[in-house]
Order: sequence, then structure tokens, then C-alpha cells
Amino acid sequence: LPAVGGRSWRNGPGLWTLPDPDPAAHKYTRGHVTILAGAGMTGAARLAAAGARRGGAGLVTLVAPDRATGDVIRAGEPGVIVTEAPVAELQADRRRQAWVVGPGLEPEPRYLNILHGLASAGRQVVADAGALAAATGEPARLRGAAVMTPHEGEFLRLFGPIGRDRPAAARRAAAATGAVVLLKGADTVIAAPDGRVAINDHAPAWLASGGTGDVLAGLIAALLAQGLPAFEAASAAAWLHGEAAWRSGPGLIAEDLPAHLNQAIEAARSYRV
Ligand code: NPW
Ligand code: AMP
Ligand code: MG
Repeated sequence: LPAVGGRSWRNGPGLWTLPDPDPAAHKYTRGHVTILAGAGMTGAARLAAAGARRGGAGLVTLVAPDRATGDVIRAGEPGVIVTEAPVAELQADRRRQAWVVGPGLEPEPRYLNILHGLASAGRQVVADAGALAAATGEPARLRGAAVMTPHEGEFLRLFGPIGRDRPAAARRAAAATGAVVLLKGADTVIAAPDGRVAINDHAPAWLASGGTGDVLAGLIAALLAQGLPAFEAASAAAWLHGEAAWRSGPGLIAEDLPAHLNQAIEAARSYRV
């Protein structure tokens, strides 16, 4: 990967401003997140949906692979629209600005084709989990994604060893793919293709538990859907996710994060001068 220069910042509310809903907003104008997830693991899909809803999206749709899976999700998530419609049909709707592809999905190449179709239609895609695994060793296949969210294992499989300079590794990955790369960990690195880097250390190690990354993917998409640019959306989501974790306390589980996101959003707003 090529060397790329650029500036680094410590992540926090000064780096981005959360969108306020227009007083005249209705649910379709506040951003619509569509989630392709959970063909294998419905829990991951539900966590991503909860992150998107608590992140302020006006509408959240989950695309289920079949009626039986859809019914399981419907029973547990009354506020989420669940559909079995083909993605090709849904992607034509320009009000579905932001998509999540990956949480709980098997690593199948067809998800990369779907990602390209969405990107070609002008939609913004957060690529996580199964979408990243489907591109193992071939990160160029993720081109078109707005944001990708690898943990270190996923990053290694895509781009090779990280080395000691995590910001440099994330910056090279962003430049190579044209996506904002959010490299997760105790210090999460958010790198843009133009060389900007934010380091998020605002996160307790309590986050190291199953499902927290799925919530983050949905939250990033919610901020994209509300109009934040990709670098700001990923940075803001990382900070809010960490703040929600601090507020959840020790022993947190992934479900606690959406439940504390409204407090986290309020905390970010209080930093405004
Ligand atoms: P090790 O142990 O370090 O040698 P995978 P995944 C390595 C879904 N989920 N963080 C590590 O190797 C997700 O959405 C569903 C993590 C390990 O062997 C995905 O679709 C849930 N791993 C799917 O599960 C809740 C690291 O990578 C391998 C690492 C699989 O996701 C849970 C794991 O990578 C979960 O979110 C790091 N920092 N560094 C649900 N409720 O439905 C190295 N590794 O196999 O892609 O697995 O992240 O668990
Ligand atoms: P995932 O591996 O996809 O479930 O995502 C895990 C989430 O927990 C990411 O947001 C990570 O940044 C976060 N995380 C994992 N380990 C730590 C840690 N030691 N300290 C802070 N955050 C962590
Ligand atoms: Mg994950």
C-alpha cells in the first residue's frame, strides 16, 4: 500500500457537530437506514437496527432473507420495518440514503455485488463483518463503500499486518480503497482517503464483548442518513459509542449501548459553545 500523508486529531465533539432534526421534519426526511444483515445471525441485525434507531434515523428497514427469518425479527422489533423484497428493488428508492451490509452475514461474494449495486445507485454503504470477510485478501472488492469498520482480525485479513503504526495502516487502507476506514480497538482509528485521521480513545474496555460492533455499524449509518459526511459520521459514531459504553457501566452488554445513546447524544450536544 502507498504511503499517505495527512493530519491527525484526537476525536471528540469539536471535530464534528451532530445534526439537529429540522423542526418540520417527518420520519422520511430524518434519514432512512436499510440493513442487509442477519441472514445467518439475526441478533447482529437487530443490534445494528437498534444502533441506527437510537442514532436518530427516522426509519430503519431490515432486509430479511426469507419470510421465516423476517417473522422472527418482526416479533422482536416492532419499530423496525422488515421486508423480504429484493435489494435491487429497494436500492432504487433514493430516500434510502444509507445502508449497512454485513453484521451477521455469511462471507458470500454476492454481498459484494450488492454493495457495488448500491454504490452505483449513489447509496452510502457501511461495510462490516460478513461483507469484509467476503473480500478477504481483495480489499479492492469493497470499492464503493463509504465506510468500512474492521476490527484488527478483519483488517489483517483484508490488508495484511497492521504493524506498530495503526494510524498509518488505516490511512493507507483508506487511500487504497477510497473508503473511510474505521479500525476498531482500544484506540479506534478513523482514516479518510484524503489523509485525515481521528483517534478515538474515548471508549472503555467493557466494549470488548459480542455485538458491540454491530451497534456501531448501525449508528454510523444513522449519522450518514442524517447528512453527516463519512469521516464525520464515523468519528462521531465512535465517540458516541464510547460515551454510551461509559454510561452503561462495567459489565455492559451490547443491548445497553442503544439504551444509553440518547444520553451520549445529549452529552455531545452539551460540548457546543
Ligand atoms: P484470535 O482469537 O485473536 O486469534 P470473525 P467476529 C481475530 C457476528 N456477531 N477483535 C480473532 O482471532 C458479526 O456481526 C453476531 C475480534 C478471531 O478468531 C459477524 O458477522 C452476534 N477478533 C460474525 O458474528 C454477536 C479479532 O478475528 C477472529 C481481533 C463474526 O464476527 C456477535 C474473529 O473474526 C457478533 O458481532 C479483534 N480486535 N483481532 C449476534 N448476536 O448475532 C483479531 N481477531 O471470525 O470475523 O468474527 O468478529 O466474531
Ligand atoms: P466488534 O469486534 O465488531 O464486535 O467490535 C467491537 C467494538 O468494541 C468496537 O467498537 C471496538 O472498538 C470496541 N472495543 C473492543 N475492544 C476494546 C477495548 N479494549 N477498549 C475499548 N473499546 C474496545
Ligand atoms: Mg463485528
